[in-house]
Amino acid sequence: MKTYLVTGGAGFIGSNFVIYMLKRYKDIKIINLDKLTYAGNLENLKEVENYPNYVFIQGDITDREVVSKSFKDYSVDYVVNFAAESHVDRSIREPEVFAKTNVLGTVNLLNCAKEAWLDGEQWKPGVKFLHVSTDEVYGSLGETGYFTEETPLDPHSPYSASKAGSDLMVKAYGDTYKMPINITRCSNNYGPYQFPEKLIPLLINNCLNHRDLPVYGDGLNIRDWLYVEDHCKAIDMVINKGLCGEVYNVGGHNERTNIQIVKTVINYIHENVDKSVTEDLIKFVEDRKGHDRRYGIDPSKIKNELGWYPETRFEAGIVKTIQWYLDNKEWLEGVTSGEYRNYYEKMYK
Ligand code: NAD
Ligand code: TDX
Repeated sequence: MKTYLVTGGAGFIGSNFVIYMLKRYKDIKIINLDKLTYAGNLENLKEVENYPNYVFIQGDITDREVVSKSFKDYSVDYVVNFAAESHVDRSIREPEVFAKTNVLGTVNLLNCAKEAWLDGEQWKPGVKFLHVSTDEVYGSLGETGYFTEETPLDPHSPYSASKAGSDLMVKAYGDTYKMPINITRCSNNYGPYQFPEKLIPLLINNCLNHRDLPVYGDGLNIRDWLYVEDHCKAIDMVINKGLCGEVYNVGGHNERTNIQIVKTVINYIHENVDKSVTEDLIKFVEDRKGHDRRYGIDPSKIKNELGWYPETRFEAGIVKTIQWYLDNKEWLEGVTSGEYRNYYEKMYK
């Protein structure tokens, strides 16, 4: 039985990963360590919370005592590090917490893993530290070309700089101490449980509430969208089959301009939910500072070496996602009360 220490497993991708893994494998144990910031939500984990092979610990990855105790209490084989401050716009307003959680938190995790796993020169057999990163560390593309694993890091926002910093610390533990590590760099995810500060759930929530749909700049920035379950499948494959020390890019060649995304969401809601939701709701607003123009992942390495491929086409994934938010209005109402209102007010007014 392998034991996974999943950090940030109450956030969007982390909770999808915990559910995906517990449903897929009966012979694993998952310890979910999450601080429960505004982005963490135990409601996401309702369907697995009573599983005997699942444990939740509320704790901060920067807290040495908590992390070290988690390694002592459980015989951890794999760390999967999702825990992070993840929203670019927040990082532009408050960069410090991004440096603290994303860089120092990752270093603390690496230290505690090393303490638990390294005996003299010998690493505990079969262990691995998988760090979940992002294509944003590569910077921005022009009209052509893709990010490969060899693309130099060139982050622009405080968020992507902090992710690049954490990636390099993970690489350093691999290079210096020979810690068995992997880094995955994925493109934009969408799907259930995504916090409505991010583009797609923000659009859905605003359509349902007849609120303006804020589009930054000219709306022609491009993102490469991947359904969250396909990202979870990639992480599972990298843990179990990835060569130690390697970086794997994850993406499904699904590039869209932001305005295309906005129109897709409007059209679906107009046709299926509410005829009064139309393109009149679109509102072009001031551009994001340092807004990266285009992201596009070349996923050849993970496809050729590990046999990964995305299963959900965007046309199906976006319908499943919108439908999930329609079926889970209580969840949406829960996360958009309180802190979210203050955030929205400051950000968009
Ligand atoms: P999220 O913001 O939805 O969730 C982050 C989770 O981390 C939350 O549950 C939060 O409570 C927890 N957390 C924050 N600070 C913590 C701390 N100090 N200690 C412990 N837990 C803490 O983020 P997400 O979108 O699920 O992203 C997860 C990871 O995947 C991040 O590392 C992000 O950089 C990476 N990533 C995200 C995307 C995307 O499109 N969302 C794409 C590629 C990579
Ligand atoms: O209100 C908005 N209007 C708008 O035009 C918002 C919230 C976003 N946008 C634009 C900015 C981006 O070009 O939409 C695009 C997507 O924005 P986000 O959802 O904030 O995602 P992005 O900045 O691309 O970063 C995401 O993908 C990579 C995640 O938040 C990161 O955690 C991940 O690493």
